[in-house]
Amino acid sequence: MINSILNIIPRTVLSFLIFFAFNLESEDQSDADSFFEREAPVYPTPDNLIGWIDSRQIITLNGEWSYWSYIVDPMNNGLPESSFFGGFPKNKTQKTGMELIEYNFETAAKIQIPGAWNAADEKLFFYRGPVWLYKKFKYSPKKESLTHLYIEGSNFTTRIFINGSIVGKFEGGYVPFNFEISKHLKDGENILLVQTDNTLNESSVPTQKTDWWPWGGIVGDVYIVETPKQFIRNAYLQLNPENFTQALFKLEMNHKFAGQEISLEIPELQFSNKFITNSSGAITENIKINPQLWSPSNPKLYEVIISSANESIKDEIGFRSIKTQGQKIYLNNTEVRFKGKLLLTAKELNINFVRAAHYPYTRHLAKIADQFGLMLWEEVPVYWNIDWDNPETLSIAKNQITRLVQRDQNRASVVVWSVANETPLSESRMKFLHALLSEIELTDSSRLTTAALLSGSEEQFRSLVLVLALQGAKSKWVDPKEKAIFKSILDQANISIDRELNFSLSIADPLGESLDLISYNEYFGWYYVTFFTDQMMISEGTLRELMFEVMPKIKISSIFNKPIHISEFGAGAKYGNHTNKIWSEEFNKPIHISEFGAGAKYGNHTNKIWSEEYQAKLYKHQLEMLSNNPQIQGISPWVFKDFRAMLRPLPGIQDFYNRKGLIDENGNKKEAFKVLADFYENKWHQ
Ligand code: GCB
Repeated sequence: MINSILNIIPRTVLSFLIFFAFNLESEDQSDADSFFEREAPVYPTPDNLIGWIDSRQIITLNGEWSYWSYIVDPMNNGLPESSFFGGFPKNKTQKTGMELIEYNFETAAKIQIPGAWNAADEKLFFYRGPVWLYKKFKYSPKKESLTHLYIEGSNFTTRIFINGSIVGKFEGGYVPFNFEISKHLKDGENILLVQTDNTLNESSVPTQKTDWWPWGGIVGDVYIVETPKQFIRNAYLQLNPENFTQALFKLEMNHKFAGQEISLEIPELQFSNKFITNSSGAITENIKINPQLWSPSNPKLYEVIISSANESIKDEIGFRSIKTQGQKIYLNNTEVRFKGKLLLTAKELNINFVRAAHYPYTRHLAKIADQFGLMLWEEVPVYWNIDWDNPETLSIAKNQITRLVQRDQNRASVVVWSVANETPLSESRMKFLHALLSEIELTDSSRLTTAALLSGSEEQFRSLVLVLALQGAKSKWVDPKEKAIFKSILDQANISIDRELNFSLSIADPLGESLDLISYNEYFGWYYVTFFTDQMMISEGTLRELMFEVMPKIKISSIFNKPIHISEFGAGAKYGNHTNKIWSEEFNKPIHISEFGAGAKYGNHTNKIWSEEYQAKLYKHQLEMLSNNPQIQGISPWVFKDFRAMLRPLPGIQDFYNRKGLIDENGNKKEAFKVLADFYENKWHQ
């Protein structure tokens, strides 16, 4: 009854009636709430990931400036649940000049996709909030196919609407997702509207605070993908690390389509075989092949073709094994060290390895690394302090790691999956990270797992203070006042000045038990002294100089009998900033000429921080220290290139860039570049 009355009342009148009714009862707060905030509709979650995307039937919706437009919506007013008038997805347009519509995507500013909007529009540089992206495209749905929307990365919460109806929502940036959209499409012009919101909160992954720019928008390819109704969702083909004439082949249909005949071919290896899907619509088989192995010196790839009765997908796959044994890493059973950094210019560094931190990059990176012969570490943004106890946070992170693994599972270049970076110890963190490791195990157990750990107890760092004090008390150039302080620190600790004391750090994070590679970020020579200067009442300059002196003897080991990878070390330097000036003058302190005349050394050999020289010096000392530690089998200095970071405001030096790059944002090489390149070529040449 009510329904039929509603049907005959025109909508505008109805709204008016509701509005009127609201006014009559406006003292009732709950009515007021429901008036301003509608219940959010249900947003479906994405389907399982479609793999082998580059060989699918795709129509790209990537677009130049003329194709996509955007509207910034800082108050989040365009969502159907927050608007009086149905929100932006209605995409109302002016017809007679009398319609009240307060947005217009056709005349809105244009944007290139993929592309972060904070990079495209200066006004949005620091913006964190919702932005709507609009794309009109022509399409003719095909009865015999399914149509999917595939987005390779969108930060961080994405809601999708097609022709005014809700397609779904995906939370967590950087990784690919797809929705089947057949039922939303019509013949002719279609409208895709994507709301991207790069707001982060304490329960998101990453959390609010990151040392990288929280770029918002669609940051990966956007494709319309057509598949048969019964299609191969994804397939896995990886060499057996224990037997190089065997590979594991796994395949998954989009549904439990049993009895499907699937053929697998590797023409160059004269391999061709047929398999039948089981009752879950899947295949798991070991196949016999005898490939040339992929390695940085021979990045050999083979064309692999998988066909069913109604489709064929293909990819270029390299076959190699990666494993650890004791404290060593083996690629194809040959001992290898990870010499890390970033592609082209980075190849000039004589690298063989890249840590793609701290979040998944585009799939094109791994494809290029496959061809170039570079090993890759891929990572999810479980960074610093995550909301470990929150099941929704865990589900975002699981989704990220699973989708990353499913996307790049056939890339020979990917040898390491990393589940976290610098996460403080706690029981709930252990549970969370174990859940992510299990998630990897479900899909791929052929690669190394790791996490960049935090370690070093307070007690260990107290012993670093003693090592520095001892060095300070012995060093001739140290000013007598500071020397007296060092001596009193040693007295208190009952340490005589002629003792030999070296600092040793043992990585004992219990997560190490479950990882293949013990990764560790350390900042000797950069951050650490800053922690001690107030506490010791010693100037930072003196402590930095002493740190350089003790650094080569620092011991880094782990209680786990596994290889260590130093996943970060580094120092900030502004390209072109050369400071050979007398450091003590800069600090407005008289140069102290000690009895041995070592004051000259004190002045001349110390370079100010942020200079290229300081960074280069730090690299020299670090590399000496690291190569003195036999358990260390890999390094990836932080970082290849200066990058945008909101945490780095220092004017004239940082200007919102993290300056630890070996090259600046324009590709200029700093002095430390050569130091690392020489080290890789001459000291770590194997
Ligand atoms: C770290 C973080 C990295 C930062 C780096 C730095 O430990 O893992 O994200 O950018 O230090 O520059 O401080």
